[in-house]
Amino acid sequence: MKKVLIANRGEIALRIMRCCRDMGIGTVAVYSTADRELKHVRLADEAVCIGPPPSTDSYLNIPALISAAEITDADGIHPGYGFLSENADFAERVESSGFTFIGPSPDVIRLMGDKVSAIKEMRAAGVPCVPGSDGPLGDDEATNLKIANEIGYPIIIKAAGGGGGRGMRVVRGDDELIESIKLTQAEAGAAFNNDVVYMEKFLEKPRHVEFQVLSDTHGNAIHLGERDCSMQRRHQKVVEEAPAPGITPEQRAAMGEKCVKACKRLGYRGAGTFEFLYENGEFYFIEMNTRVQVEHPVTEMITGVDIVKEQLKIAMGDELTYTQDMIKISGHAFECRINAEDPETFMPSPGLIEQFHSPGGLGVRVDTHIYNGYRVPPNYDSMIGKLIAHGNLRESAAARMRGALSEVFIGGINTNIPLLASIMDDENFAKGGTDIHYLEKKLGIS
Ligand code: MV4
Repeated sequence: MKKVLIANRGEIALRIMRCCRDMGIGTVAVYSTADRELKHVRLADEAVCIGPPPSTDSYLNIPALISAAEITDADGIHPGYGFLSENADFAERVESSGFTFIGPSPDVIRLMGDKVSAIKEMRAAGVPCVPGSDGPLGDDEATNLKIANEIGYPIIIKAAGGGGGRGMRVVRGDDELIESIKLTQAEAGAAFNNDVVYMEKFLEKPRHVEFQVLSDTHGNAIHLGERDCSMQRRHQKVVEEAPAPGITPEQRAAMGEKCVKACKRLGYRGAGTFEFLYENGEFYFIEMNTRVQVEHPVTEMITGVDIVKEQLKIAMGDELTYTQDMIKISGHAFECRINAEDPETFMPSPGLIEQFHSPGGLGVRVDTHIYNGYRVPPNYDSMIGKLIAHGNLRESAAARMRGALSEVFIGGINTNIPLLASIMDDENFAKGGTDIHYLEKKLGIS
């Protein structure tokens, strides 16, 4: 692979561009007319405008992306996260046009994109899942009532086409069940063009713990341990960390090995994440992500593995750089996501960045595309960067993050930096192991 087209924008496009540069691979940036000033567009070897600001006309425009790859004679296409990264049809079009999709095969993306088939695969691979319907719900009401009572209330109804918090409904008794199934089916049909729903036991106070894997085309697969992403608001992660507090090396090795087995069974290719709910010392698989994730840097900081580099190597047909015994967890890392938003209302706050003072120092990493004079466009996600801090211990990593948050200054727009600072100062967060509802409760939402 000599040239890679980066089918994304912002910090992840810059992250991928830097990695290609390190590896001596040429880069093609694609950008919408709102994104002419993006940092990676200036730094890439070539840049192609792919359309007007709305994502549907640019970063989600498959023919425009394929054309850009053709005219620049790119070999590979890296989808980043979001946008088309988990779109099996896009991966298929990339491959049928003769390019290398930097990610899993279209079939595996499709299999994992359907949560019912993903859970079925995981059960077969020996990955522990949430007790549930083990398949789609039919329309026989008596059968559905029976399934719910066997699982035991509360239960949650989820859309097979959903994920990431979309298309779900909690049910606490027989009286609400039938109506809730119908409502979730109707919403799912409208939102995902797929009205298949399934049922799981609803876990009341879990943590979100996810395992990072890498799997090559030679039958090698490894895990890089886990991350805790429980600090979230409305299904948007705010602070992540690795390793997850309280997870023992034995638990890590056992769950990691199960994820590795599942990768081998799937013939998985690339980087991936197994998402679990963790409650009372047990892991329950919920979904698999078939892309590089926003929070991948915390894993890089504690393992030293360049996850994007491994993605590129795997796509080129190389073997993984590492075997499992070479992976050692070293210290602790936090990531804070910086969003251009009102710190009180959480409304987006795009506009001109009049001043940007970056933090730095040993163990501090800043993944951002912003610079003095950059204008944050109103058309895309409000995340404008990530602060990552590493330390030998959880507390020293947290101290470094607090220092980085006190150093960083972004003038001209509003950001969530005050919220991030208050989380890093929170006494319960300091103890480690707060659940997925903690932040919303702290903010007084639920
Ligand atoms: C659950 C759950 C409790 N029990 N499943 C939300 C996002 C999607 N990935 C799955 N989600 C959940 N599934 C069972 N059986 C609670 C959630 C959930 C959640 C999960 C991870 C991170 C944040 C969350 C916030 C609310 C609900």
